[in-house]
Amino acid sequence: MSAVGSLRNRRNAMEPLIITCAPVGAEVTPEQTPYLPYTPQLLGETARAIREAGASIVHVHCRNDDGTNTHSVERFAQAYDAIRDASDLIVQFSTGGAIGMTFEERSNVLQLHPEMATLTCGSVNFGDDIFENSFPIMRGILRKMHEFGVRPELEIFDKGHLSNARRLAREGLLSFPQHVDLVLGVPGGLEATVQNLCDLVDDLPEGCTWSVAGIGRRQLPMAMAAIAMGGHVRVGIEDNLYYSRGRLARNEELVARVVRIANEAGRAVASPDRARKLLGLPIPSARGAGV
Ligand code: KMH
Ligand code: ZN
Repeated sequence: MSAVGSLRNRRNAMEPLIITCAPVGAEVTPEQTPYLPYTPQLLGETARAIREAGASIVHVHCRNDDGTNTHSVERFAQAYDAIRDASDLIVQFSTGGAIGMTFEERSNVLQLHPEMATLTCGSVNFGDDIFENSFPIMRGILRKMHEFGVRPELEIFDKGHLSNARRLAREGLLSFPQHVDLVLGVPGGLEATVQNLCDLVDDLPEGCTWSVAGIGRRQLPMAMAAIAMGGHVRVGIEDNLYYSRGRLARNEELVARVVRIANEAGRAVASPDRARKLLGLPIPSARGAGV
């Protein structure tokens, strides 16, 4: 890692910590854990709990009542309302959805004008599956983000995804700096090591803010590294089922643990409005307004 790159991306080391919670995802089932908030009502209750614990962004996937995946606009609208009734969290929709969803399914929810949504910056092996994000898919999602005024968070599962993001910028579909989430430890993607994290951070375009989402038992060490490096943190049941060996996690517990570690490290934790300022998002004037 070059010293210049290291300084460039860590110069705001003591910015307040933005904690994103990804409470549901698309892979964990209600049979695996009783703590999966897979209905709009449960998502609203979880939004309140993770906000109280210290989160400022909630990353949203939706399920049907039987726990199966859906990216229906109606279900996302219900979830969006429930979250905003319960909290002032920044609401970030997934456009990754679940393996096998079409481009239309994944991107139609952008018409609800969430403040943020994810853009995965390339295809990647995902266990035995392939999470497909071809350039036509990425361009299509970005065009809809422009149309509906939605801020992307760039999801980076592998080093080449940063090259893909730079190509999208050269094509004029993206401008830097952006907020980037480094997703490390997906079977098929880049492993969740501190060395890999440093390499990616070193390669970020100037001025980008970044968070790390470590998968499984790598969630905690990656969060600790990001706190020390001046990055931000994503936790939640989407990425990690367990609080500790054999003990299933509640989303708010995962957030609260990161807050305690940040406090010990002398790092303040950002409120949602402070996070909006750090990310350059407008501050909503009327809380609880409909879509
Ligand atoms: N469920 C994964 C296939 C995202 O939300 O943007 C994709 C995913 C990424 O979760
Ligand atoms: Zn997701």
